[in-house]
Amino acid sequence: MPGRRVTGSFSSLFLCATVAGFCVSAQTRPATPSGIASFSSITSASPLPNGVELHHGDLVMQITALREDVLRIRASNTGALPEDASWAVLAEARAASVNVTQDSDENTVTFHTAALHVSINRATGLMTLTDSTGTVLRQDAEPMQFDGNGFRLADTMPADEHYFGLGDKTGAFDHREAAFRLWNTDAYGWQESTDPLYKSIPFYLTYRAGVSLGVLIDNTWPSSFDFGKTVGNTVQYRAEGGPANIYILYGPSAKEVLKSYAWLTGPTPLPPLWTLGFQQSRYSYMTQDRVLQVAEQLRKDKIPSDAVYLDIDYQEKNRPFTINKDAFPDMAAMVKTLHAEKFHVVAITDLHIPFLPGQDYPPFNSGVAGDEFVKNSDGTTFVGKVWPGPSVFPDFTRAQTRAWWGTLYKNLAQIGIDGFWNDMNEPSVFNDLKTMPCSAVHRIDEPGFAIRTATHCEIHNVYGMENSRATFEGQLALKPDVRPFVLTRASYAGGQRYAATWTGDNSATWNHLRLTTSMLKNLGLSGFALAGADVGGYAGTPTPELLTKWLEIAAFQPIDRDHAEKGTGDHEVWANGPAQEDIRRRFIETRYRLLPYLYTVTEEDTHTGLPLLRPLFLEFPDAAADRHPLDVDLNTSGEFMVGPDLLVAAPAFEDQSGDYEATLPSRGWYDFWTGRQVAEGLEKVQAGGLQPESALGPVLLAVRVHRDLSTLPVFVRPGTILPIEPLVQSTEEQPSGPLTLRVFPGPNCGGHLYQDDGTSFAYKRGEFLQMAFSCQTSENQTGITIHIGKHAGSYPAWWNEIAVQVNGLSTRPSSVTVNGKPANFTYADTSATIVAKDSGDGIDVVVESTAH
Ligand code: MIG
Repeated sequence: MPGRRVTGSFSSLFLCATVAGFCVSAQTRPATPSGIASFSSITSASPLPNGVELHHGDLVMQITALREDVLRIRASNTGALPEDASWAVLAEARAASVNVTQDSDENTVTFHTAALHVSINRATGLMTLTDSTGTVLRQDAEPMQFDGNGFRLADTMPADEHYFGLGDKTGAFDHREAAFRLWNTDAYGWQESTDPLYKSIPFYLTYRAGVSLGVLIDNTWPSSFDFGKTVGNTVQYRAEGGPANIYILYGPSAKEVLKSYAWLTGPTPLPPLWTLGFQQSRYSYMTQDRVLQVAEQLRKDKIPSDAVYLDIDYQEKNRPFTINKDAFPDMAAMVKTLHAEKFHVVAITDLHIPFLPGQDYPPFNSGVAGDEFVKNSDGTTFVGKVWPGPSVFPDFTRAQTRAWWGTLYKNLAQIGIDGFWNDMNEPSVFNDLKTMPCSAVHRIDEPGFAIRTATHCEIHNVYGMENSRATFEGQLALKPDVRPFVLTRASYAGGQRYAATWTGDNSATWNHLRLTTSMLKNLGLSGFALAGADVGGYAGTPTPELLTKWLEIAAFQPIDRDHAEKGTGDHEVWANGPAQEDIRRRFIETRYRLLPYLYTVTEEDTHTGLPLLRPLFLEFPDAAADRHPLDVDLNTSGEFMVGPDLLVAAPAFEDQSGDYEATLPSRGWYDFWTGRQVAEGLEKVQAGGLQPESALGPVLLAVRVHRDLSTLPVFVRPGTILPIEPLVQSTEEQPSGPLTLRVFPGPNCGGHLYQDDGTSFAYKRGEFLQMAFSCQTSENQTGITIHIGKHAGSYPAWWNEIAVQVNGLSTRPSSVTVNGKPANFTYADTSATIVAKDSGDGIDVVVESTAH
């Protein structure tokens, strides 16, 4: 299709020099005016049905409304708008449009939607975004500026605004006063100040006094965000090339922003249930026998677990898609045994393909035959050294190459490997740059894009995402009715559509355990709900106490995978002896009992974009009197929400000793472990500008927690109905016994349950089971009515009975009825339990107490 081909004109002519590992493109693009030009004034403006078009000399900008609450800004210095194509933003979202009302006058170009007002000062070019009541949401500090191929933005920073997101960035949870680069990097042994890391997610969420905006700058080039670090009170963004393509998502709540972000970039697909189980990994279990031994030990020691991982040493000379027959003489038999033991197997498949011309290595030969590899600017194939030695790199920006990559999984999929791990896909290369040079040439051949070549500089940050996409889509092609599981290290905005992720090569230190919480919060606010950190720390050997505490906390995090570097001491749950193991087991068992809840929240995320692991401010934006996000307070920084109802109150510093104060966002919380309501005597209103106890509205509570290696404070929001299942050793095991609903009375009391077969797409054909629960406390506080909804969907329940456990009853109930008939119950320690048959038609349980 010669008409569509623009090879050799735009990006392919960029030359890239590298400064300190960062790719800098030299200006060689004739169509681009060199030098600096900014929208320092608006020379002409025209209304569009859905927005406005602005000009300043050769500069053009369109601001359009995709929805009442979502704006898009596209601009360029070439006189024409950039190509309307994206790796991140769904075509349907980009095509969305609503009509706006024009309000321009001689001083401003202005329009509004139902939710947003956009106004650009004609004399200065500065844009102001306000809500429908006139509250300023975002304001240019300087107009958009083009400098050669790149562009920059500068926004004002209100003093009380906070900044989250940007993927796997480390450091403080709030990005205020920090600066970051986006350049996917294999950052082995990264530390608190290391930047950039593995992923580039150019999306941030602002939060200020209860109001959030989301900003996605859909630009794949090397770029940087500076939240007031260099220039006070200014958010600066700079991209070294590529299009200015910006999306602004208005909340006002942070939850609404996340929902819109999922609308824009696609939600996380429903993962297989087993990926929420405990996963055991190491670099590497060197032999088939060792893998089986580890699995056997997990079962023998009754550590509930669902997956074992094969790291690179299962391969012949680190060659992807091979098996070392000496170490793994019968992989198929091994997988069969593991499946029989109710394990799933995840195998690593790095993207580098060893350069092995003339040998019987199909991935190389078929790749050459299909011309699948990234090239040098002179047309030869780029070769770089990685684990297998000199290697070539699939050009994942071509649909054809992705489809070819998917076929490489045929044998591994056939022998039953259940999930795949895409590592090294920044891409990591063992050279001075740690990656490909920018002079490497990719070919974009992709529905929605013009066919063209692109430098590595442009593609680098999306390369890993497209690798994980090829793997994901490859699994779908091989097994169309099995939900794929892919774990990727590098990614870009929208990468949640294809893969779960982890935080790379962390370290076995207390500080890394601490950093995990804010990194997973920020990943969740960047679309990556399915994220974890190597439990125990990758580099180094954890002390027994560190490994224990890490396993405790990770039991409440989305991906719970124990992993360790080669040469480190044992990290498995049994390392350090039975006393530690008993503690660790208890927490993993808790995770398994909570699976109905964890899975339900994970399923909700596929509709809402709300991650399983959440910052407190997402659920309780108004908890502080000044409405600042609670999570930025030092003494709250170790806490996180698991879904809407559970709060894990880890301290900021787990390695300190002595009691500490945990913060609860309101009154009436329950201790998850005992079911008891947090005793008023232990509570005190937190000092320091917070509302006094008597005031209306929310009150923060500080709870004194006794620090102990064997315990982790977890609290339940008043008003929760938490579904719990009997303990299983694997998600493949059918639970036996009743479903338990733990009722924690309080305002807006309710809960949900979502179940399905856990592995297939049958749920899309109606084979799911959904239930809603609610509870009401009578006005005189003596009765509680619990309503258990009907079964919706055709997936059968594994239970016949439901055990309703009502917590917070200070006295023994005087009577209990189930569907109007008197029923038996047990009572102990402020909770009553009623077991009721569940026919699927709904159950009403009424608990009466003379006083409670
Ligand atoms: O250069 O496959 O982050 O999880 O165990 C090391 C071996 C390559 C880095 C990954 C790590 C994995 C390791 N890999």
